[in-house]
Amino acid sequence: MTNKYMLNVLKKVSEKNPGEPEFIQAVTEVFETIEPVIEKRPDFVRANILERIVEPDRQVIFRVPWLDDEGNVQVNRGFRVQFNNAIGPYKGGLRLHPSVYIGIIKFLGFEQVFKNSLTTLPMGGAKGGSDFDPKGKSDNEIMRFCQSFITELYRHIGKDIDVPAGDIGVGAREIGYMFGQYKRLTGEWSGILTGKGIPYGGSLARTEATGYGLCYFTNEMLSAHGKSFKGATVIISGSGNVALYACQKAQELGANVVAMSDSGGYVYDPNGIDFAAMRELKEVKRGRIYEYCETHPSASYTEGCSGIWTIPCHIALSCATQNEINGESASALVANGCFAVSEGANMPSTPEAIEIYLKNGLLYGPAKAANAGGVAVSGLEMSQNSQRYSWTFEEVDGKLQAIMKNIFAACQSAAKEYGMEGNYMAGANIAGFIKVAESMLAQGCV
Ligand code: NDP
Ligand code: 2IT
Repeated sequence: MTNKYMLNVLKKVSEKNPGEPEFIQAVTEVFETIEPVIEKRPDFVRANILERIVEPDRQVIFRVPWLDDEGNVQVNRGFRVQFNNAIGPYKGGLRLHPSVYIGIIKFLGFEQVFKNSLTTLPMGGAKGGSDFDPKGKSDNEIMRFCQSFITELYRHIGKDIDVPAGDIGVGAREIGYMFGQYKRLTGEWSGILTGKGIPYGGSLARTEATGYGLCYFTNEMLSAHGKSFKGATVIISGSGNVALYACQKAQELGANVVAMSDSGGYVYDPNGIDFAAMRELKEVKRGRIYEYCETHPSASYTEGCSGIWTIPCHIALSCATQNEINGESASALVANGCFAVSEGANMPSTPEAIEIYLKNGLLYGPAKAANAGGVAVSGLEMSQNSQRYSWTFEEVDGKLQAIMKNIFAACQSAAKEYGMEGNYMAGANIAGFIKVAESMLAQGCV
């Protein structure tokens, strides 16, 4: 990057956000790819769009006190970063994980702005969560935490203001408890969260949307290069919401998914992962992934997360967490003949890993585009709630497929227009950015 304006803004970002490497990483990646747009658009520079777009509209940090099952008072820290609402109400997930701090929420909120723009639905970007660790907590402890969390957050959200959803550690159970508490506090049934249960305003296919959408996007990318999932060996990191439904759809598309993981380690099953058993273990029983081997003798378990990337595969779907593929893991993928990496997680590849994909001609499906199916169906859940109506699974899935197809086409044409044909990361960042920047420009200095 040589553009002086951009270098200056990036320097300020580093100075103003010390101790937040993930946020700086996310901003740097976007800046490095949108430089040709900034070069062409002096009006964006005059309006100082970049310095405004890297500063969240507001950041709310709050205490979350709750009683554990022994009657002790526990205290966690809650966050909601409302990043940008130029194109629609703030929208983005809530993450419950001990690693959560403001830098994680800001990187996720920043990414969400561009991802939501790519969906073509009217949604701004936000993210929230807490350093609460759901592992080992009883159902009642989860409920008390969620109630306390929303007792503060409720004053900052609204169906036309900010609509949170799930992310790591937040699924239908947590959304249900939060929704119930919001309703009790306000006396109002309102579509203030997405990912709700089907009987009370949830959308069919939201549970499957991120994983399915990832495969739909990847399929578009593969077929543009004469490849497909059919007969391909696939590895998937994670075994949560995104990973599970990516596994199901990849199998439906003819792939052999041979490995999945959790934060403890990974299982390798050359016969192909038994999706129904894995879903039962992770979604219903909430067990650990090594337990899969107890019922599947063809599978083996290895401790530690990074080893999964050394398993030979054609396609790698990273569906666990940020920076889970480093340079070394990316090199192992290349050495073993992998031809595509597509991201279900947010920012799962380090900058070194991305450089290795691009240098070696791998097809690279960047998170903002590849995992946008989840928030897209969240947007469709908002539409259904507004209409007081619900669509069938097939209707929602059909719209999801069309959206993912569209996102791939947008990435492809933006990359081409700006001289980076085949670089879908550049295409995603450029296409996502231009729409938000144009909207900010039109709305004046706010
Ligand atoms: P879940 O909580 O359902 O699953 C998370 C999975 O990732 C688990 O297998 C978990 O293992 C593993 N994991 C989490 N943190 C780490 C870590 N630090 N190191 C290694 N493994 C880890 O979350 P989701 O499936 O919803 O989210 C997965 C990723 O997808 C995240 O990056 C999220 O931001 C992204 N995403 C999610 C969307 C959604 O709709 N849910 C939409 C778009 C992106 P363990 O159980 O051992 O912790
Ligand atoms: O990262 C993401 O896009 C999500 N966790 C889903 C957000 C949403 O509002 O559905």
